[in-house]
This record gives sequence, structure tokens and C-alpha cells, in this order.
Amino acid sequence: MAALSQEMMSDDERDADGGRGNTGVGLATKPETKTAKPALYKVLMLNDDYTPMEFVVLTLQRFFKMSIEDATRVMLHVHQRGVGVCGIFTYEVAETKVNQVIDFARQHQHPLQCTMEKE
Ligand code: TYC
Repeated sequence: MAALSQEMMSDDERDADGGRGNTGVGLATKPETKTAKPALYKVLMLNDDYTPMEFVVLTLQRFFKMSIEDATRVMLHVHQRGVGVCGIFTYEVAETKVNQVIDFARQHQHPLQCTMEKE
């Protein structure tokens, strides 16, 4: 049978493949099998001359789920070296912890500071 003229074709018949259902449109790239890992950030505690050691230990226990032994070790490291790592988190978790520490310190009138840095 002769091919239909363009004017006589339905919309389906006029599409890219003449209505055969295979348009040749699709993904040109292979499906990605690996899931991208999120960027990680270190939460850093900073030393100062005024915040009581006990308060720093309590803060590390409360917001970083540290044992009293680990919290004491990190606090002493910060006291002696000036800065120390509290933990490594995704951006939003790190940002939340930094804000929690700063708010908690401010509520108790301590100058304790905390910051974050890309891993
Ligand atoms: N340097 C403080 C003091 O002598 C203790 C301290 C430790 C403060 C760690 C802050 O992140 C800090 N009382």
C-alpha cells in the first residue's frame, strides 16, 4: 500500500518514527550506578581564656555525644593547642552543631566559640 501523504496522517503517524512507537529519544548516557557522597565538614572548638573547662566538657558530651573521657581529652587538646575537632558531619548537621554550641555558651555567658571547615 502507498504511504499516506502528510495531510492524511494522524498526529501519531506524523511523529519522528511515523507512529511506530520508537522515537529514538532516550538517555544517551549510561545510568549512574554510584551515588555521590556528600561533602563533609569538621566542627572545630576554639580555645579561650575564660570558658571553664567543665563547661567545655559538658558541651562536648551534650552536642557531640562524647563520653566524659573523650570530652576531657578533646577539651585538653583544645586548651593546649588552641583548636580541636569535635566531629565530622554533613554541612547541615555541622552548621546545626556550631549554632547549638554558640547558643549554649551565650546562654551561660561564656565566650566559647565553635566553627566549621570543609574536610
Ligand atoms: N582555656 C580554658 C581555661 O583555661 C579552657 C577551655 C578549653 C576553653 C577548651 C575553651 O574550647 C575550649 N579555662
